[in-house]
Amino acid sequence: MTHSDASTHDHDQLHDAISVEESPGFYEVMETAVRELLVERGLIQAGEIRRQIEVIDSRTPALGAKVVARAWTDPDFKARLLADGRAACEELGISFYDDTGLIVLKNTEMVHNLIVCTLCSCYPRPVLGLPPDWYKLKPYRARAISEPRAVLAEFGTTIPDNVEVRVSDSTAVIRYLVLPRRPIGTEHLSEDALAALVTRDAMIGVVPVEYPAPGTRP
Ligand SMILES: [Co+2]
Repeated sequence: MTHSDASTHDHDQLHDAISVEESPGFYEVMETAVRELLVERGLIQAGEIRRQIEVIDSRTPALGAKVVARAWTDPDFKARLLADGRAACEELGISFYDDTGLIVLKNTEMVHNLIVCTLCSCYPRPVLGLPPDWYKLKPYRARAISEPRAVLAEFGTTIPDNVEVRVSDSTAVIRYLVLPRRPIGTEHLSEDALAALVTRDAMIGVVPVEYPAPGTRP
C-alpha cells in the first residue's frame, strides 16, 4: 500500500485543503512595509536581512552548553563569565548580534535560578537560539514569578524547601543564562562530554543537568 492509494487515504475528504493564500496578519504587513521602506531609502540592504536571519538561525543551545562546560572545567573562565557574561561568551567566539547584555546566574547548593520574561519572550538568543514555545506562553510567564516551585514541579523538578528559588525577569537589554550545577560523578568527563549533558531547559533553570543523561547508559 502506498501513500497515494486513494481508497485508503482519501485525503481531500478528511479536511479542507490548506490555504496558501491566507491574508497576512498585522505584524507581517508591518514587517513588509518597514523592510521595504528601509531598503528603498538605502538604510539597509535586502542581503543584510537575509544574513541576519542566517545568524539567528545558526544559534542553538549547543553554544550555551559549551559555555557551561568551560565554566565547569576552568575556574578562571567561570569567574569572568559570572562577572561579565557577554564578554566571556565572546571569548569563546560567540558573537552578540544585538545590544543585549548577558548575566549568568550560578546555581548552588543553596540557590536555584529560573529565568522568565514576564512581558514577552526575551531570551538569551545569542547563546541558546530561539525560545521553546512554553517559554513564550502566558501560563509560564505569569506563574514562574508567582509560584515558581509549582511550575518547576510540572517540569519534574523538586527544589528542597531549604534551597532558595530565585526568578530573574529578562528585559529587552538584559538577558539571563543559568549556570547549572555540575552533576556528581562527572569528574572524569572531557569538556565536550560535559557539554553534551547540558540541555536548553537546564540553562533556563527548569531542570537540573543529569548524569548519566536520561535515556543513555553511563
Ligand atoms: Co520579553
